[in-house]
Amino acid sequence: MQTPNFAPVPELYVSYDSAQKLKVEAGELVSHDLTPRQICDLELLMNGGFSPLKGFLGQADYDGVVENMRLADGTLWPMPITLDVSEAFAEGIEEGQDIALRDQEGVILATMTVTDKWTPNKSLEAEKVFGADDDAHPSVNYLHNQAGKIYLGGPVTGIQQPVHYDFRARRNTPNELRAYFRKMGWRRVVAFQTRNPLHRAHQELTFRAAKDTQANLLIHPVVGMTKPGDVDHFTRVRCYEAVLDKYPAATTHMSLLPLAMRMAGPREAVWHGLIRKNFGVTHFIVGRDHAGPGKNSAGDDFYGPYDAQELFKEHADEMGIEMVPFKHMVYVQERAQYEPADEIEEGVTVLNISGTELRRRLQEGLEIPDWFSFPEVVKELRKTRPPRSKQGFTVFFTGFSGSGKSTIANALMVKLMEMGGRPVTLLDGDIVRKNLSSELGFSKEHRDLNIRRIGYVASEITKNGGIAICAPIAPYGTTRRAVREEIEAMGAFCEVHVATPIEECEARDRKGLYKLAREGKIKEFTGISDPYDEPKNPEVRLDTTNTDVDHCAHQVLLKLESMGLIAG
Ligand code: PPS
Repeated sequence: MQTPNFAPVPELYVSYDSAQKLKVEAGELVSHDLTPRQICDLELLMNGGFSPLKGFLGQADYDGVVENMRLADGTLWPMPITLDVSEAFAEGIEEGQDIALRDQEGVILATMTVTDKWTPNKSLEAEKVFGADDDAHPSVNYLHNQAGKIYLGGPVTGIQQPVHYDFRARRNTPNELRAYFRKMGWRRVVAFQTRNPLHRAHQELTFRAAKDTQANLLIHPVVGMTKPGDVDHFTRVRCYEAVLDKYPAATTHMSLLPLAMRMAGPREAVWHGLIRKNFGVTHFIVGRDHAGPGKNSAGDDFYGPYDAQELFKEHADEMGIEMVPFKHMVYVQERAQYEPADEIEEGVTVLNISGTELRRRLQEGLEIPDWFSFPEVVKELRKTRPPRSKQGFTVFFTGFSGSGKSTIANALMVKLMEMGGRPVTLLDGDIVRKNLSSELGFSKEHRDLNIRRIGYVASEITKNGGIAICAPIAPYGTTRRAVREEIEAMGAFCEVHVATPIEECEARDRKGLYKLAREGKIKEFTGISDPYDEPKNPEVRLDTTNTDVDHCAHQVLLKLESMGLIAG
């Protein structure tokens, strides 16, 4: 049986006075601007959450962790905590050099003495740590497409914690939580890790886990970085606060963990256990498919459903934390209660709502029954995820100059304004170039920048529940795809290809530009002397050659209706 360890874990911070001095000295050092993920890692390095690590991994430790989950001295540690930087930055860094680590506003959080600099074998890291070199895994995708090419390692000296303005009272360092447990006399504490809102099934299983282990319960949700597409942590914390009232008073505590998850399944479960041990916890709940990344590019699961439980069990003694396996809980209608799915006899009515089904019901504003969740939780989720007909969206027109984009976009705007309900903004190519992009020309680089700006503004409008109608040429497929991804994170995206042929556009030549382009007086003119990538799968394709504007705008409206974005 695990016994609580109330002794403090070592932190990497220097004293307040030394920190003030170091901060001034560090101002002279070469500095690295930390990425959001690195800030999460640094916070847990500095406050002892990643103890026994003393800094970002050096090469020998990294090799050991990747190969067999152990640091060079044999200590169990399953996750490479690395400081990735660009080749350009690494070029100027010598081994033995001190560097300053700054947050995204430029505040110096720590210094690091660089002991190691190397080019990692990322494919090997992907295979060993995440189980496959497959970009469908969010952390493999991050490794290959976002992380810098070079790793720097070395001990960290902590100056100050990253600043958080949200839910301050709910954030605790490992030593603060240990002190809290001691003060409360909690000798056995079972922790529940989560990145999702809690519904009745979770409340039931955590309550049972605490009862069965005769322990107090720590709800320990991740608020650093979770899986792309998850419910944002602001909403989740409001949901957790509502659920806290459902536990017997003074048995349960909630604290927020600024961890950047890697979705590494089995290895992640062991990592989570080691972190919780540092936070003074004695028992840890591991469920089916713990920290699962979803499907791989062949459509299969990356890990088996119980791989995480098995790996955890294998190492539990060495970790000094006991695993509490939890079962898949379902609602038995006849008995009006949750029960483990594998303990239910045949013939009873079992009810369950999957995550996908829940999202669908939220999206379409459908009922979410009381047996599934708490009304307070559903209310919070509905606030964040209103039905599609109340969410923001973007209609993105693309096509040649003179194809009819602006005319249809204007007609669409008026029709949407006539319907009312949401603010509508038109970001027409010409208007944007007069305001937002007045200094830009028509080189590939400038066009990309122009479309990125339009995409950014449209994503903000979409996020805030408005309708953005964009009508630039947007000739490059990759840029359009990037804009789509940015906007789809906030709401719906409807691409409209105005496919009027170039001959027709040139024949119309409404602005006289085609003539000038043919004469070589305008360079890099789309369709004449510059490329246009045809959209492969636009939501709508229109040709204005023999069709009037009103009909074209109506086609778009019908599409928006079928996407559930406007009421029929
Ligand atoms: S882009 O490629 O999306 O950034 O272009 P956009 O911002 O939509 O601007 C297109 C309008 O600028 C005029 N114009 C040109 N178009 C294409 N190529 C060149 N070289 C060029 N020079 C000026 C043209 O009138 C476009 O207006 P629209 O509304 O498309 O007719």
